[in-house]
Amino acid sequence: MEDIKHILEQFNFSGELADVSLFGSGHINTTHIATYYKNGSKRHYIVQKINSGVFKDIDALMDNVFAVTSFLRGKIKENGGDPERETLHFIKTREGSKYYACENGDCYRAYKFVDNSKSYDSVESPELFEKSGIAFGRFQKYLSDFPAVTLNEIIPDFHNTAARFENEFLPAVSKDICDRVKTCQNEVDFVIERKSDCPRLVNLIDNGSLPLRVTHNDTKLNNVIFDCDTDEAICVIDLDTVMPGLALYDFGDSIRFGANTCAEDEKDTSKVSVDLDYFKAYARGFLSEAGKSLNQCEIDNLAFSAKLMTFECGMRFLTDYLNGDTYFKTAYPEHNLVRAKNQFALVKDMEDKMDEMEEIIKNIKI
Ligand code: ADP
Ligand code: GN1
Ligand code: MG
Repeated sequence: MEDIKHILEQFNFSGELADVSLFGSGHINTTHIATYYKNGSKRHYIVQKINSGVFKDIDALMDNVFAVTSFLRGKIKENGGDPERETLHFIKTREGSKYYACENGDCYRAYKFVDNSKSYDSVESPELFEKSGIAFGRFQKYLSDFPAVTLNEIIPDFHNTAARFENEFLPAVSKDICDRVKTCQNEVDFVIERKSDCPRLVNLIDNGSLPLRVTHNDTKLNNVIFDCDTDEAICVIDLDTVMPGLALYDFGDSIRFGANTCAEDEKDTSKVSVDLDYFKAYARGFLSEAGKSLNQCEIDNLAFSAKLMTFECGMRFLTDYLNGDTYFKTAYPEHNLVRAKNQFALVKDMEDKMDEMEEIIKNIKI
């Protein structure tokens, strides 16, 4: 508590500190919620330690998120929305910086907690999932005329599945620094058998069929917050990976997380499957906002992108397991392996249902 209190003092919050505690279930940053009292009313702020192992250039990252949120505020206003609730509102430090760097190198940033909001780690209905699709589709639509060249590429090749396979997965297998390959040979084989899937989208970028757009790149359900009373999606959060990318990355990653019939770290893989009602609901929501701007090649690859993003994420979990769990937060030693097995079970189910998934997309009127 003392350490975090010292951090909180660096920011321009108003009121008296009443409480601070850990919050949320992200795998990357360490998130706190701080409550302040002012004139008898409560204000909540989110204070995050930014993961400097994952994000190497925090100045570049914070420049991106400030630029994107200020652009979004303009768009939200133009469209009659409430910018205070519908995009993140960062609080600068008392010295006017976008984040606070401690002497030990840790970096913290702060923003307003969106009042009366919550996030979901799993969806409870196709309707709710459809709303998250609308939110991410609209996010992409609003950023369609953001000057992409001004954005820093925060993690190069973030969704380049072929590069992840060649430059991260294969070296992790051959180095095997933790002597873990023997515990996951089936999963290693599963990845290698699907090597030919890896370059499909990047090849379509290279031959000009798929356009780069400004995308979110981490469209997990818990990166949207919902109104506690109405369950409407209010705001897209976790903007660290907003960069030029593919609409397909955003679509596919949402399906990976939200259309799974269980959590991404459920150990019993017999519970894992892709729920086609959820798939359909998300596709309807996403396409209702972003659909008109997509070209035919993007539409034709929506179902495949769900499989590829699930495969890529499983491969990243497996790579991290082989490397000794240095990237994703884990709660127990085999956590990343459990996640990888879960994602691969989902890939398998999507392979079995690919024709139905394609058919669902074809039947949505754009
Ligand atoms: P990570 O990169 O670790 O996933 P996030 O930025 O997604 O970090 O934050 C973690 C969690 O904190 C979110 O899933 C959400 O539940 C909560 N959260 C973050 N920002 C806000 C906010 N402005 N208002 C309400 N809840 C928030
Ligand atoms: C991480 O930060 P969070 O928990 O929303 C990861 C995503 C993965 C996801 C898997 C910057 O997302 O790419 O898909 O975990 N974010 C980063 O759950 O690597
Ligand atoms: Mg998050």
